[in-house]
Amino acid sequence: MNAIGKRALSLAVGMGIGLMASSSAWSQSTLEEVMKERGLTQKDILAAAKTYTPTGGRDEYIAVSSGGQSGQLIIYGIPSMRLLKYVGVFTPEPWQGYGFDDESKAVLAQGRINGKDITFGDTHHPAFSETKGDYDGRYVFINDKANPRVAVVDLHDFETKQIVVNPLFKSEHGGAFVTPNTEYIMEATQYAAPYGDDFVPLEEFNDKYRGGLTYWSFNNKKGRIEPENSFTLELGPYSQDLSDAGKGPSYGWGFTNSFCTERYVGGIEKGRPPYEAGCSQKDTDFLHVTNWKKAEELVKAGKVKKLKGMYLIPMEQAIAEGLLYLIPEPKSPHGVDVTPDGTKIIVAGKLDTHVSVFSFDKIMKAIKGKKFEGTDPYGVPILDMKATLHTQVQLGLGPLHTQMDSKPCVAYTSLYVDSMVAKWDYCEGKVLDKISIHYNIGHLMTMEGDTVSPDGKYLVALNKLAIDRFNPVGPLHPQNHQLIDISGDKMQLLYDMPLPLGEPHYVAAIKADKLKPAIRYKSGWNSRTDSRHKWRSRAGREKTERTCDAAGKCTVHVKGTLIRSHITPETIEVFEGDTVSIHLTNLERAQDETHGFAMYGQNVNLSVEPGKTVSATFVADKQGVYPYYCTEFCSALHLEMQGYLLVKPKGYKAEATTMKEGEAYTQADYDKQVKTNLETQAVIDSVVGYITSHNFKDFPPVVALVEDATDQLGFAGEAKKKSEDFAAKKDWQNATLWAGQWWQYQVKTADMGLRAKTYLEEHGAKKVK
Ligand code: K7E
Ligand code: CUA
Repeated sequence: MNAIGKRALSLAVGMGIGLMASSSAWSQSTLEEVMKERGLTQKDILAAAKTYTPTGGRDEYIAVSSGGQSGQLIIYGIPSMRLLKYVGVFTPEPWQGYGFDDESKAVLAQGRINGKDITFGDTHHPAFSETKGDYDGRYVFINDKANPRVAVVDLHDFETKQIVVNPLFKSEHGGAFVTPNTEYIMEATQYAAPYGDDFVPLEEFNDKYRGGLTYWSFNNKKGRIEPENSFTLELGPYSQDLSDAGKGPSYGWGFTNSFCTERYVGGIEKGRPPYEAGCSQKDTDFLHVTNWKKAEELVKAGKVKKLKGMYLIPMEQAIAEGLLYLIPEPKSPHGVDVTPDGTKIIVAGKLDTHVSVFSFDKIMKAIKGKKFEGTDPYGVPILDMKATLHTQVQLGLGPLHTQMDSKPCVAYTSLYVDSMVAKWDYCEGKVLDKISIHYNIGHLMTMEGDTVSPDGKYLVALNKLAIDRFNPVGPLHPQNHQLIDISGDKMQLLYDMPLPLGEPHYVAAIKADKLKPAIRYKSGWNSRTDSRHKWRSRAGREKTERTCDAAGKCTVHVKGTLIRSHITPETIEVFEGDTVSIHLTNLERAQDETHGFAMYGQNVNLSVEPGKTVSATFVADKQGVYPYYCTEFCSALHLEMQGYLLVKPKGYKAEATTMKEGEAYTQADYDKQVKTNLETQAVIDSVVGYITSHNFKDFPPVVALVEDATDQLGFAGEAKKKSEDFAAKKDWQNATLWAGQWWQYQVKTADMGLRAKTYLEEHGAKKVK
């Protein structure tokens, strides 16, 4: 057998038949020996057993974490705590081509502020879409605190589809929180500012600066936010902080806390005490209680005016219509969380050792009975705090956020200053357990912990500081997500995971089987608009078109394709000054057969997943030679997946020369290649025999592989015919090269066939007649 034939067979062996496990010193050592050597305790081993996920194993929950200042989302599995993906949201992300292809650039451009590109985000709170108060696995929303924006990520492909900019706010924090059927996404301001874009002196803070709460309207059918149907409630210039939507009995209402209701404006440079002093004087701040259901009715009845394209309900109108109430809450609060049954609202005061549990029922009674202790400076009624409280519980220092257990009345609250998690009972008002974390916990999260039916099981502590937990990597430390087992009476720390991408404020976890992500796109798909791409192409339909307008400005559109292991076209010729638009469709259907596309010197970098079509547009402003290639190691001949953009000087005329190849081939070379091809065909035939003798149609991934393999074999047939035609004309050069291409297609067929065969073997396929 010749060398090429051997390669084909070793490929076959490597992919079809598992290698024998080699024994090593490590695998011979006993558990006791390993424990001794690594200094592990029984407890460590138990924790390891609860998190370790053997090869091929899957996680029970998928966590979607804020990526903090990276402006991205971080996806990981629980309990393994294995990182799965970063999703580019507000920030370009090269691996996914996000912010490099025209389609995703258009999404990022939606997030421009006053015409300026904002290429970072300070992401805080991811929120899953909900149906009847439960996660439905369709979308996730994330806010940007620095630039008041909310993004929509589709969980069908984990891609960002939309970014909306709040036209009235200059910052925000109380988002993203969804109403129980994802009717709205809540977004509240943080730092008060004028709604307009003009300068307003700080001396006019009380009169002209405003907070606010936007209810972004979400179209569940289209999967997009509709700014034109969204509305904002004008709020006083308090620093609105977090929000949560009511559910069950409190459905239709929203809750937003605040700090700095002192309306203090600092100014160290003018000798004024700093914000932190002025913003923490009063014993209480305000919980805002808003009626979005009634506000929606007003909007729909045409009773609300628009400002800068957004329905804005002024405080006066909100007060008159009973849409807005305030309740004093312990000073400088941070979290506000509605219990799963919707009857209670839990608020924690950072500077108070208590958490306050408000009763929705009592709030409604106080509103109906007009039990007001007064109004704020803007006339908003303030409910009597005592009349609305269910209970207050002393938990510890610096309580921040609360999450719920599957057990009734059981909640977990983070204690920032104490560096602990407190488990407590919000019905009875008593502490049940505490555990130390490392260090300075911000948010915490239980499995589906903010739905109507939390799962309990695990809790993740999102710790601000890692200090000594990990190998040091310089002054900037990762954050530490600690996994805690909450299935028993006592909490148990299981695992530390460093998160090296910004400060993730919050994370939410969904049951993995609620997600049904795609493994490929429909052929020729624009993933950002979810429609067929205008510039999609199919095999054999690739073309390059150059058109010039009257002014002599020329545009070159390249409709190309990608399939193992070639890019069509392999040469793109343009003239200096042309605008070049390269549109590439990945023709693969097989799982995980992504191709990349990178080009020298043009900032072109694409990720083209199976079925997807993406575009890169740039001006070829300098004559020269620009190699391009595939950036994903997609096949044995991946390195050969390449081509050239040739930018010719203006007026360049080609001289009549011919391409000179490095090698000249003879009939002997042709015969040798054909012999290899026939041997490879025997391998393919045996694999096809195996697949078709089994119930492969019962396995959709195998069906997709077989479809792709059939395609490749079809291409092999075409190449075979070409090589035979040239051989008949005794053109051994072209005959040999086409025979080589015929073999390339065979190898890809064999590759997919063997993957299909392996899949069938591993998934217990049955023999059929
Ligand atoms: Cu950092 Cu929810 Cu923005 Cu608390 S937030 S920690
Ligand atoms: Cu396609 Cu490498």
